[in-house]
Amino acid sequence: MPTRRHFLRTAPAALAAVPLLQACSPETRKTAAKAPIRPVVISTWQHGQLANAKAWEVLTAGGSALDAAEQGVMVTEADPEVHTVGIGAYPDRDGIVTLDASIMGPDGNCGSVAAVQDILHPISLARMVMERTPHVMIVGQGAKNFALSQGMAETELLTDWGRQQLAEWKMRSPDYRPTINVENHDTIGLLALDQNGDLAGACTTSGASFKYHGRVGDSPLIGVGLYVDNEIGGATATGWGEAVIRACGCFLVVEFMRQGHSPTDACRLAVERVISKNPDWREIQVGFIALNKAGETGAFCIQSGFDYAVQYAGVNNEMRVPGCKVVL
Ligand code: SD4
Repeated sequence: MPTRRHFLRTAPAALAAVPLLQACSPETRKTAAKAPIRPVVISTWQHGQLANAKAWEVLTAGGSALDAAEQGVMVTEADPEVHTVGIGAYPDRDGIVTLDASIMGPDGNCGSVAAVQDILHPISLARMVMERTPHVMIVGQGAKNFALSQGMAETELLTDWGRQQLAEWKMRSPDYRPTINVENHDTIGLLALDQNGDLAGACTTSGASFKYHGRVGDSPLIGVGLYVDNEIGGATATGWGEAVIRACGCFLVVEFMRQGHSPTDACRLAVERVISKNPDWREIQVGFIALNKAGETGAFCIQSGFDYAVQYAGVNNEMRVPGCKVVL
């Protein structure tokens, strides 16, 4: 017969187990016993396919998730046809391209840069902050100075296309208003799981087009635009950064996975939190993608129109459309 002392010793553990089991989605419980899927790469938007291809090359050659994440998004940063990341991106309202980026590895270390100018690969700069300084985040002129001190070259990021866009924007919309789902804010966020079962993530963007000079979005904020916990999973965000910041988005997604939710359910719950914290949610887009330790992927967004690219054995870099709250 259990004594009162025995009950007190065992009850907290038993009670703690109940919400965890209840929180597990059928999807998670079904797959929990399956062999993990590895390697895996998942990234945001159509341009994610080219980033995934590079990351996949790194992963299948036995490279680390961290290298795969960095090298994958470098493809997008260097592509002048992607107007929301790196060179050729939309400028801010003062005609300056400023970039935000963050990276996080399996050891829990992370680095980021924000509002950095004239640097082609802010993701590599973020990695240098992580690996070569005692800091996590360096911004603005300081970030540029650090880049130059590390041997990075100065690069003109504003193209004729960007100049033209600014001129047109000034004519048509003197009031700053974000718009949903248009290509003016399509960050690349990429999550990778390597052959050793380690997770890493990277996120890089020019932020919101025609933003106020010096504006920083969610993407370089660890826990907001990107978060990785190597015991659980990772998440990254895209869309209207201010809304993601208010909900501390990606940390929340990972915490929902920690509670036993599948990546899809975790993203959906985080979107619901974003909605609850942003009364203007019908006017904006926010999307999350997630990857857990078992190699399962998922995503969710506020409005339809968001898609993401996934690659693992048997799934060849396919585009997927997540569930959403509002079908436009
Ligand atoms: C930002 N979240 O700076 C970024 C932009 C973005 O898809 O994700 N676009 O607000």
